Amino acid sequence: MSELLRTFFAREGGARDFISTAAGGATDGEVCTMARRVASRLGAATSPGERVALFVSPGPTFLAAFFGALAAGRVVVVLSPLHPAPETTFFCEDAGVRTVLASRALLDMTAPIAAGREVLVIEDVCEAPTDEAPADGAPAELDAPPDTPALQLYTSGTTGRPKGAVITHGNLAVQQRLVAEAWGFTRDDTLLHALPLHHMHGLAIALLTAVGAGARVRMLDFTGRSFDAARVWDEMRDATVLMAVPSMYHRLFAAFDAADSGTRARWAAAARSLRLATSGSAALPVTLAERWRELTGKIPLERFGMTEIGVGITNPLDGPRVPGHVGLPLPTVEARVVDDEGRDAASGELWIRGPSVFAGYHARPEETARAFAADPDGGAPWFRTGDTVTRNPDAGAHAPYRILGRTSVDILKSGGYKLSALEIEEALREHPAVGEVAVVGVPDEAWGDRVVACVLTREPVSAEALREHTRARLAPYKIPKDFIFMDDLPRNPVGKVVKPALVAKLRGG
Ligand code: MCA
Ligand code: AMP
Repeated sequence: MSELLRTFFAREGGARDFISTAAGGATDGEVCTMARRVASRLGAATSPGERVALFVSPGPTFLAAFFGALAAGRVVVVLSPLHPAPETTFFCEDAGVRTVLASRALLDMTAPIAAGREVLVIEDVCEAPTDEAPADGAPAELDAPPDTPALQLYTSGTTGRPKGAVITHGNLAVQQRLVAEAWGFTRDDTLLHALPLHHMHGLAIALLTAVGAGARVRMLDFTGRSFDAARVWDEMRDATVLMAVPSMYHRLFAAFDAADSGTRARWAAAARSLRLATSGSAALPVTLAERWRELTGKIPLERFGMTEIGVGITNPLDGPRVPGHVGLPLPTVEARVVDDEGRDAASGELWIRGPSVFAGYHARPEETARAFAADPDGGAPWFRTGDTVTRNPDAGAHAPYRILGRTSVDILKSGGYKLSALEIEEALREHPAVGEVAVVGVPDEAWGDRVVACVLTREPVSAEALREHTRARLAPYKIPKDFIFMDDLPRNPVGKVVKPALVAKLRGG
């Protein structure tokens, strides 16, 4: 059995609460039994290595679908109801998905991908008897070497369409172990989980870390509705760990400031009772970090991660946490900071290697090759993160890393989601009234990057029409917040748009 599956099935037979949601919960034993039923059903319906899509709401059936698919030797592709039909269809086609596990409540949304695919209702699968499992109750293909693909997560890059990052059993297991050790996770923890599950942060860094440590998970599902900050404050009571993106801390403080003094006192006490609050996926503004310190005595534990590597660098659980810095690499994670020529430098691009680095992008050998750099000493290749970082050269090996931003102006981070300006531009260019368009991120405390589309039109068109056009093609979080109509864009002598100059112009008003 792979380490990842072993840590999950170690909970088999247990009667303790594992996961709870507003709609109900399940014990360790119940989740494992459901996972075996999923494995058994998929074992019969699909073949090893096949990509199986999960269109499953957060909760016990999500865990059952995820681990059941892995136990059957299948590779999970997580879909989200946030994506419109063209995106969901693209993910399924790109991954070659033939089978979809869907929550009954989301069945309507599977219509665009149902043609030519089998859609299994997860609630039905979880209730069916496990008659195809071998006599010892173990699904036939639990044995998965570490390099077996487990998960294919779609992530935006410097090319127009998102790429499927292939993440292995070994990648997830090592992450689960290292993050749990670094952050002191035990089975006595209760993770307050409010993150989306179609990305690495919510799925692996939060959920799988808790699963591996034998901890409990209290899951809040805000998919399709706004993040309910008051609810999160309320649910901190008797939870021990909160993991969030900076925009969530922003929302938490907006709700806090609007609350009456009694509520504020209750919420402050709940925050203080957490043993750990983490922040990641984007830079945590120092103002928000300091507000959390005023309330709890400590700034959130900020760490750096990526879909392709999980958590790479983290501040310490107990040692000093430096605002604006992300700490040091986890054990087994090797990091280098390099200049444009690939030479070691105090500031430059961050390169990472180690057992948590993903296997490559699905069916994209050239992009995979571009993502890695050869090692000058003939060692294992390095993953180029595309992030610019710096360290104090006088502070020695213990100098914490500081993330300065992306090396590409076309990669944006809004509310913790990584967005490709090129993908948004491509979608906008499909509108007949759009002549030229440049999508940029304008720094913003609430979102990180506020996505702005600067448009040169061929014919009159309203911002609302362009918003609706984009909404039909892309997830709501990719839709530009502002559409600005311009006569021209700042260009260099050969006519190429200079996006930093455009951002400067927008910031200037
Ligand atoms: C929602 N909207 C957004 C975003 N989220 N717009 C830009 N950026 C966003 N992130 C849109 C909504 O569709 C809506 O548009 C309008 O903004 C207002 O939405 P609202 O209801 O206020 O937002 P929300 O639904 O409450 O969401 C805010 C959120 C959410 C909770 C911060 O964005 C979120 O869950 N972010 C987490 C992303 C994440 O997990 N990233 C991890 C990537 P309209 O009104 O037009 O419909 S993994 C990663 O980065 C690595 C591994 C790492 O290090 O962790
Ligand atoms: P994703 O592809 O969605 O996994 O996003 C990964 C990217 O999020 C990284 O390459 C960084 O640009 C950004 N990121 C993650 N954590 C942090 C952090 N603590 N500070 C700044 N940026 C971060």
